[in-house]
Amino acid sequence: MTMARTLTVAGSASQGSAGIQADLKTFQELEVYGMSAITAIVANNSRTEQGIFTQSLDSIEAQVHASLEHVGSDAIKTGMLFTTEIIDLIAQLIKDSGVKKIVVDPVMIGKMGSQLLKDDAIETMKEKLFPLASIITPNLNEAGRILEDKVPEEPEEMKEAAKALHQLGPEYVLVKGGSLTTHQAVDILYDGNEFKELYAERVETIHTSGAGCTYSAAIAAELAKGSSMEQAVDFAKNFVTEAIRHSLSFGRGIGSTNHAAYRKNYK
Ligand code: PXL
Repeated sequence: MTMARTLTVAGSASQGSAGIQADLKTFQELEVYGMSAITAIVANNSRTEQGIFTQSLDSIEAQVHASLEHVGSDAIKTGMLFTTEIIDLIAQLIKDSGVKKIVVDPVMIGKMGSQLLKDDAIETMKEKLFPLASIITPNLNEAGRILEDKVPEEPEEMKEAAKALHQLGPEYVLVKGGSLTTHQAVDILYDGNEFKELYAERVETIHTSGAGCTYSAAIAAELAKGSSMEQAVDFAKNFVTEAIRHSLSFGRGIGSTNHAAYRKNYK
């Protein structure tokens, strides 16, 4: 047998909801063969106040080579990249790989408040990584930071942001409006020509850790299996909406999206 393959290059979120953990769970749910290269380990230790353990460039490069040389990949997703040096390395490795389906989630701040991208790395991400991307998937805050502009507050402003972001070189832009207070959770997909609005019922919950990672991982999985971008994003929107609707609380703070919810089809 063979299987579509997807590599995620991202941070490890030890609590299991986001980052590499969300990506691999999502890949498994969607029946693609999942591989990972861990850029940093995010594990807040309230005792030592140490929270982010960056991997060396050698380690990251070796992980990417191990997956691409031994298995190969139909798509690559990037999440937390943290530093300028890591972004430089990953941009070069993506170019060398010849993989064409590239999903860039410009992760900046975690739901628990961890800084997942250094301020001085934003420029490098824009210059080196966005032009390689099939799609970038910023949320509203990320869109504002990348454009050094105000945070979009309604769908028309999201469209303006999508246009400006498209100028930075990605094939598609998905601006995610999950943090708006509108009745529905609306996202804008832009291909440089046309806007597509994606709607889902808003689910009132604080337990959304991993939602962004899960969304972009589902896009990568569907692209790997051969879907068009429109199909992949449509599907991923449903997948993440179910993951939020049936999110998990373990009784302490912000809980996790439920990566299995789409398959389980809970009533
Ligand atoms: O949800 C964003 C995110 C991405 N990557 C890692 C994270 C988080 C949030 O906590 O820890 C590694």
